[in-house]
Amino acid sequence: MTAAASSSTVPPETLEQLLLQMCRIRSFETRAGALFDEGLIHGPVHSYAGMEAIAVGVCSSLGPDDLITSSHRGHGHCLAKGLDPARMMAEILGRVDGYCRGHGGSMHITAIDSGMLGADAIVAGSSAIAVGAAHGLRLQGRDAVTVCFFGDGAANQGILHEAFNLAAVLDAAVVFVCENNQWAISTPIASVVRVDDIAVRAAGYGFPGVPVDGNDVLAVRDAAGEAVERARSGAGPTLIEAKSYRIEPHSAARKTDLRSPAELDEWRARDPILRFTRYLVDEAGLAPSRVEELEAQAGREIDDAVEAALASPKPTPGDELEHVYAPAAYRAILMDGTGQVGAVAWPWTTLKPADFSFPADPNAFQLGTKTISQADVDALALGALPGGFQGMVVTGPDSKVYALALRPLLPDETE
Ligand SMILES: Cc1ncc(C[n+]2csc(CCOP(=O)(O)OP(=O)(O)O)c2C)c(N)n1
Ligand SMILES: [Mg+2]
Repeated sequence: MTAAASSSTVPPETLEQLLLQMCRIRSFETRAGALFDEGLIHGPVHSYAGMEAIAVGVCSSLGPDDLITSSHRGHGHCLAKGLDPARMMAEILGRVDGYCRGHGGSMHITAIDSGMLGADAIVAGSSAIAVGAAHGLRLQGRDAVTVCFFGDGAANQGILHEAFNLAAVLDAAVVFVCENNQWAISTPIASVVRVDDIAVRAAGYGFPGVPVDGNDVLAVRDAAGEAVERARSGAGPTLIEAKSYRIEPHSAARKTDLRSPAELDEWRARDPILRFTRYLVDEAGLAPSRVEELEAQAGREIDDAVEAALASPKPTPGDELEHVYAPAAYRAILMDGTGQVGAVAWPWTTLKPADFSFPADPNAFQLGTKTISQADVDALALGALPGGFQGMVVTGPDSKVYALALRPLLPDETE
């Protein structure tokens, strides 16, 4: 198949940018694989090589305020969204200049300022996050769109179906992008799905499902453009199923590959970068020398990124508890409807009903700067207390029902 017919409307600078972006991803993945083989990367690396047209086609339809969520195979999504390859590589190498100070690694690259809500090692895990983000944006009166990238294996996860349904009933501004690369580690998709197109599943939730050639960057861009427009206008989600292939093994650590050499050859011949360069030269009038220049530019940029990342220091031992969300200890606060409360330190595991003495202390009603009211206690019982608190309903040693809130210890509190 050649590139999408509507490409004649894409300006030449944009065509060049699409190629450059795909080449950056390919170079990045090649270098990341080599660094892994050299033993310099201690976490996993899942190559996006062969699937570049999906991330690039989709993200070229997004604006800077739009958001994405990603999967374990997320480098391509990050680069296509405009993240800095040097900071990404530093993160993967576990260096302090990485997006998460080297604490997260490849599967946890997060760059909120760039609209990248996070890669996610939990297959399908980011689908619910994407719907929540989209709904949050709507509540804030913003018209930004959230794109959720996930794999064909993720398409059979329960949470994805809950996310689909919730997105549908909320008319959430989400574009679900199923990257069907035909395999989930060693499971061929045809052995676990009884429909030809995963896209048809969207009909069961009441929104459009669009299968697209995921190795054709312009076809992906067209499909994404429509879906993003639909989401932005308030008409709700779309599922795009981009059919593609990973041309590398599942991960850098797992060199065994059950796929047949014939199948690999067939897909290598459909390599999205190869096809697009052919299209650019044969049909869009780009000089072959310009294609070479762009490929070389991408390679140089990634070489520079790797050099900068390798020059970044490793975190100091002891830093591992800095900048993490979960604190080492909590303050547990117990409330009942009449305003009695107990408050104790809770170093995670040791909370027992006997720890509470139920003092009638009015100050104990302060959670940080917030005064707790009966309405909050009621809300807490529903698990809905705002402001980073976690809550649950517990039964006290006196057999009465209490609301229990947990919050991180404040800096001036001792355990
Ligand atoms: C909930 C969950 N189950 C299992 C795994 C282990 N696992 C990691 S990647 C993967 C395959 C995912 O396949 P797919 O969604 O098709 O993505 P691909 O690797 O092909 O890009 C599995 C099963 C996991 N990380 N999370
Ligand atoms: Mg897959």
